[in-house]
This record gives sequence, C-alpha cells and structure tokens, in this order.
Amino acid sequence: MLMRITVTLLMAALLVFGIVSWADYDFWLMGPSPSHYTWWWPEEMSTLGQHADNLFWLIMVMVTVMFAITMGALTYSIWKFSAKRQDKAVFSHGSHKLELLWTAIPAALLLVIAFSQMSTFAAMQFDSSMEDENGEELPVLCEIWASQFDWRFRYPGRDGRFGTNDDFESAYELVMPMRDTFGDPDKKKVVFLLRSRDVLHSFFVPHLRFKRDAVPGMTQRIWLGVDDEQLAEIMADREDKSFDIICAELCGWGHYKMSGRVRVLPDAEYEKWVDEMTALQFGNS
Ligand SMILES: [Cu+2]
Repeated sequence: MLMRITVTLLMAALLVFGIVSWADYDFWLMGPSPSHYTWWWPEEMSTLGQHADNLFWLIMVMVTVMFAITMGALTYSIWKFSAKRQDKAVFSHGSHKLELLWTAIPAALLLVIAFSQMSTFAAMQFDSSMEDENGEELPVLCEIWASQFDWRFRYPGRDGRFGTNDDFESAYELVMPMRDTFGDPDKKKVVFLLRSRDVLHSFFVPHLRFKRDAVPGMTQRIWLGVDDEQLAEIMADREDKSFDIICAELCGWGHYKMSGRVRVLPDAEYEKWVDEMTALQFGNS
C-alpha cells in the first residue's frame, strides 16, 4: 500500500514538474530566458547544418513511429491479457513469421540510416574533405585544447607556424574567420586540431551541429564551416554575438562549467583580432 502511494505521488510530482516547465521555460532558468532560446535545437549556421538536421529528423521520425507502435502493442497486451480478462497462460514456441518480420524491418531501417548518412559523414570526417583543389592539406587555424575544465585555443600567430614565439593562446573563446568565398561552401572550411590534455572530453557546438570527442594522446583534424547567410539571419535578432561551446562528455567534477564561446568574424575583422592578440602577447615583454 505504502509503495503504491509513494509511486503515485512521485508520478504526480513528475507530471506537475513536466507541465510547469513545459508551460513556462523560464521556470528552469530561474529568470527570463533570452529570446533566442528554444526548446529544441538552436538555429543552425553551418555549411553542413542542413544535412545534419535532415538526418536528425529522418531518425527522429523513424524512432517516433517505432516507439508508438511498440508502446501501443505493449499497452494493448497489458489490457487484453490482464488477469481479469484471461486467467490461463498459453505456452507458445513463438512465431517464425513474426520473428522474421521484426528482424527484417529494423534491419531495413538501419540500412536506410546507414546509406543516407554516408555522404554527410564523409564530408564531416574524412581527411580528404580537408584538402584544397590541388590535394594540399588546408592550413590549421588553431589547436583546440580540452582540459579539466576549460577550453584553450592556441593560434600559430602571423607566421602560421606552431611552436614559434609569436604563438598566442585564447582561453575560453574560439575566434574564427567567416572565409568570404563568394558563397562557395567548400571553401568556407576552417581546419582545427582537436586535442585533450588529460581525459576524454567532447567538443560540441550546437549552432554548428558539430560534436567530436577529444581523446587524450590523439590529434584530430576537424573542420568547421559557417554559412554566412544563416549567420547573418541569426545575428539579426540577437544581441549576443557569440555561440556556445559545450563539453559533451562527463569529464569530472567541473564538467558542468566546461563551456566556451565561438565568435565568427568577417575576414578583415579576424585579421584585426589576430593583430590585437599578438600585440597583447608582446606588450608585456
Ligand atoms: Cu567535460
């Protein structure tokens, strides 16, 4: 009896929380939310963003339909075969046909997912996607270092080479150029090296639909590309001109505060920022 009351109360509390937070988003934030906050994905501004979102929705629709079907079958079975309606259990060896069917359907769905993601996956991950027309590797803009519990970005400085004394570091904020290339999305790629100083982290930029684990002892070439039209649209109705970087891998006690920002600048402004950072670096000596 006590168990039943406890469970009922718990369920009721969950329901109330659910309804309150659904009706009033500010409830969780304990204050008014910025106008660009959404329940779902934020707007995307990546050259691959539309592809990533399409895949997300494809899978979302699939799992929603499957969820509805299986939960429907479960609810029906609970109702139909409850002790009240049927008191005798039936022993069965199963149905060959049914088993074939529920193996074949998920297999087919998985194949659909596998094939439809191939080109996007290749564009995101393959090394060849980070080469220019002549097969030369695109230059690295900066190294992204994850560590407990912050993000640091090391730039090669004016000479474009790491390990020389004009390197500079930006803590917390990743600044990248927009790459004005007259609308050619392939040329908007900005390449980074992703590294971790200690444990597993995950570099996640929701607006760019980009997430990759940072693995200790491993250097990964990654690229980000910003769609300037999308970016302009987003910028138009927000005051905050930078975007979240989140660590998406539970990495220790301070994981919750392991955040950073991305700021995307037009090429000329980016160059100016590099000058400022260089001046700051050498201003002290
Ligand atoms: Cu983390």
